[in-house]
Amino acid sequence: MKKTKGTKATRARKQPVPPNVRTGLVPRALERAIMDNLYYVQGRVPRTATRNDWYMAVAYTVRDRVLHRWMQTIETYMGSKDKSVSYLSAEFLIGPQLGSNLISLGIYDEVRQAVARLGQNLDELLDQEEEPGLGNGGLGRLAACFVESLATLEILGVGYGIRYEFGIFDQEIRDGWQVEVTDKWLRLGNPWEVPRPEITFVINFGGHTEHFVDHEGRYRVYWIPSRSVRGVACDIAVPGYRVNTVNLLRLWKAEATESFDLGAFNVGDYYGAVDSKVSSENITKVLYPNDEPIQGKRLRLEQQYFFVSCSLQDMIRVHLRRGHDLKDFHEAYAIQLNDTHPSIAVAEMMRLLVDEYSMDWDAAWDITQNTFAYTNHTLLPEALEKWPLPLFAELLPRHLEIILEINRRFLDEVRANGMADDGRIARLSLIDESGERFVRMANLASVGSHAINGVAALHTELLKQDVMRDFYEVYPKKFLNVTNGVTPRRWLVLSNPLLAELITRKIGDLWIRNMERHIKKIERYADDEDFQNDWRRIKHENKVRLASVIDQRTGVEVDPDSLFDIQVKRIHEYKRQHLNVLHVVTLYNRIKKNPQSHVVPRTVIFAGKAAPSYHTAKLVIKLINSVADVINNDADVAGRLKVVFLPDFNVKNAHAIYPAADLSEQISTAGKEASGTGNMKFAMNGALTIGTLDGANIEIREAVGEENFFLFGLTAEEVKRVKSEGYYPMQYAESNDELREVISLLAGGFFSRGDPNLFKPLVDSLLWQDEYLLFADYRSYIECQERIDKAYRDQEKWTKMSILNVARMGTFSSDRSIREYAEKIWDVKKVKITV
Ligand code: F58
Repeated sequence: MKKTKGTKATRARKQPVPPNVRTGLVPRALERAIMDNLYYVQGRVPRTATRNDWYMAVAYTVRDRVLHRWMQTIETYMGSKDKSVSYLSAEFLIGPQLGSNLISLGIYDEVRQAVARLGQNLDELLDQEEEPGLGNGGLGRLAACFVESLATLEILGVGYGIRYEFGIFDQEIRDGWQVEVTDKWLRLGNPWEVPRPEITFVINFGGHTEHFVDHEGRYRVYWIPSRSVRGVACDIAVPGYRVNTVNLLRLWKAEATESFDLGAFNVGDYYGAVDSKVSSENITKVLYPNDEPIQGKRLRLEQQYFFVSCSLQDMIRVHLRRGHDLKDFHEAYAIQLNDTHPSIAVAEMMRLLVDEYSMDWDAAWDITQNTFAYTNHTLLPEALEKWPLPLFAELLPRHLEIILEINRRFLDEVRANGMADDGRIARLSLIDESGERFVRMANLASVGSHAINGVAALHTELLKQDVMRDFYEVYPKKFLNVTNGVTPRRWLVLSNPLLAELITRKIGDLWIRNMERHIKKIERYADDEDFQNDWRRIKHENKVRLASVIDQRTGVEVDPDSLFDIQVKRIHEYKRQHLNVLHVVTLYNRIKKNPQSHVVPRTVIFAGKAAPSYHTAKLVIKLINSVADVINNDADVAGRLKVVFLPDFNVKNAHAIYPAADLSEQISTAGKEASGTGNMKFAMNGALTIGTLDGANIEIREAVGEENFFLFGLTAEEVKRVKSEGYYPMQYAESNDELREVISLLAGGFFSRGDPNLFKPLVDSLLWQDEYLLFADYRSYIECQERIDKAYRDQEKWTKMSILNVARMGTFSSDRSIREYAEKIWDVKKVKITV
């Protein structure tokens, strides 16, 4: 017999090891994996593959690598006693996933190479991704930054939310007006979600309760619901930056329960069964596109209870599976309530512990209070969520009983502590009885939590002084501040790669994982000529990139050499986009009157969605577009002033916007914006801010230095005083020639083809009420814009200010926010995951 060379083992060793198709990170392995997924998942060969097929193949390839780490995270967690965080939020505005996952895994260049070898372009594939618009604005985006930061800090956590089939509407602009188009983000499939049909809970609604004494003599309550739906988990993995921790976004989808379907089917009511299936699924059909709560919408309350109950049942399931006792629940979980939308969780936790697991009320209440913490995001009293009592009673009869019991005990305690006067009791009560009766969700969240936080220093102070004063007096120790932050991975590394590379070239890349500590090192290059030149060149390139987006989307050509003055956020009167418009028209008038005057050429850019039923906000969009129409077509101001409304502001578009800004408009009426987070994204990308002393602007200004920030306007205190002394906006218009002129153009139909009626509601409301004090701040705003005009002429100085802004923004990384939550509220530590 012929002798074979070597043993089987040595032969295997000598052969090149095939790259692991599921986990390999080198370009060759990635290339093979992409081909594999194209063939076996998409069912395509390169000849027939569409761009979406290639995108999906790449996305699945990346997902495999994330899942590998995820499994290890779950392994470690299940075998440990570590406490984890559950972040409950009705919104997670996560944005496109491919780019951020590539950055977290550290395989951006490798995938680009692999894709190129397959004849594809990574940028085009990134562009192909439809973003999950599962949020309205700042609150939803904050939740997304937080889940990413949790993973990066290696803190175990789950973001619990709702898998809306239709996210925030797409905005189109027709004839200057906003038109809402349904967002069909799931049309081409979502490669990032892992459906978990086996993780499912039944959620009940309606019916009545029965009270009885059980065989052990205990007082018990049965809830006999009239309707139930099933919640099914859909998971999205969220990897931390260059760590093995992968956290989870668990979004719940509503389905009909089998028994319910069959019940109707058995009695021969086929269509009835189908109807009820459809109505069950409606619960997670659509995100409410309002940026203020809409009162009395039954479906919204159903959504809230649905996702909260699924999430709590899931936590209890995992807790028991880990072999823990329910009485230790608060040692295993810290639950953060992102605003009041999930605050029904307080009552649901009590119901689960007391009714389902037969725990004593007092023990259950202890666990509940020790587990929950509540973040408030608003200072507008009208935005505090409340539900009509009859609706509550009908939909959640048992929860209403529990809330009334919590309230009775709470108010007794307040009285016992001698803190009761009748006014205060009425204000503290979980039930608003001043007219039609309502359940006050902020009061429920506050009583049921051990910590209540605002999202910027001023906001927390105003909560204590005004909005939640009575609660502060009863529970001073519960209140604390955690200023918001944003993730530098998405908002700098992914969206501004040129600037990120320049910074890394100078100071290394540690700033990406620890911005607080390291980004300040670029301060020493603030005066360096070469560095300044690079800095300016990059800003210019980013402006060229945005100019091309603007051209594609609006057909307006803008000059990248002009000052890019940008305001992007939801359209709201308190955010004062129309104050910006007053400045634009003032500039226009000045140029028209004095054609020789030297002004720095400006491009004023707006973007943002208005709530579909918020007529004034929609009129502001029309105003911006109408003013843009006149100005952009007037040869007298050509080359000096342009105005753009960029439609459909979302996470993806934002990537191109923040890096291109010279000037960031943060001009809300002082005392109205809880924090703002766009202000942070702009400053992190080297824009200088024009802003009021509102929300986190105050802390940004302190951090970057007052000489590097353009401040204007009344303070929150002055706003209060002006209002209390009697505010007459008309007087301001009468005593300021330029303001008067601007208003008369608007009122006279100059921007509405001679129609004086179009903007009349806006003009009248400014002249007669001006609730947000645009006129009171007008002069100061215009003068501040003049200072900006001057400052921009000195490009060295401007560049230095820009560098210093970025260098000093480290504290506004969401990693810092999460560290504070972890230490001050959650008492959680990092857990190393090894793969
Ligand atoms: C925002 N709120 C605040 N609410 O306005 C902003 O100042 C803050 O920076 C941000 O939260 C994060 O803390 C906000 O975005 C909503 O969109 C809610 C959506 C659901 C209905 C109620 C408002």
